[in-house]
Amino acid sequence: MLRIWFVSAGLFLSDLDSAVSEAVLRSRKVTLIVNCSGLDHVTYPRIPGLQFIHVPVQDRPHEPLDHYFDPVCERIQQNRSGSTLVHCTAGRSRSAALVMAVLMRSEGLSLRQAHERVLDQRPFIRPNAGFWRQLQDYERHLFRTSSVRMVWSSVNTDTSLSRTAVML
Ligand SMILES: *[C@@H]1O[C@H](CO)[C@@H](O)[C@H](O)[C@H]1NC(C)=O
Ligand SMILES: CC(=O)N[C@H]1CO[C@H](CO)[C@@H](O)[C@@H]1O
Repeated sequence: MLRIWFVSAGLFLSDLDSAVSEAVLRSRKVTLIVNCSGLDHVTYPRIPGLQFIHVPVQDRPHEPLDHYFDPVCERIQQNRSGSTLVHCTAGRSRSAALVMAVLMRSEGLSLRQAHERVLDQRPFIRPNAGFWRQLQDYERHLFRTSSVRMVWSSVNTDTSLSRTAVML
């Protein structure tokens, strides 16, 4: 089964395995890869003309994914002649949050609509609590309004205190 999900015309989301598969990239005519893997030593197929945007963030709440919202949106808009693939490792948190930001800015969707759009194709997305907060701030910055209300809860695990976010 291919783990690559259609988000909107020319925009796909995937995990790492699909992002390094030449067959997957060629079948979707990917010309631009947004690399949020956070992993060194990822080897991509050599496809002529394939370009990359590097988003060096880990899947942790305080990582500055939002620094990349605008540059990534702008670059994707310049690449209308091919498709863009946004990938992280599991295709659940970083890449999902980033494509929601793109849908808000490039297609004018609210955060709620962007979330529904992605969820429709990929039911297992789960941006971390910090990325949710960054997306809410981005929505307010773009539209001066907020379409979602979040409930934040703290979960005590053996080793750390992690926060989770649930959208209402
Ligand atoms: C992809 O991201 C990793 C980790 O941030 C980085 O080490 C690597 O150089 C990047 N590769 C490309 C082609 O952007
Ligand atoms: C395939 C494609 O459209 N590539 C373009 C992506 O954006 C860069 C920077 O604007 C262009 O140089 C490429 O031609």
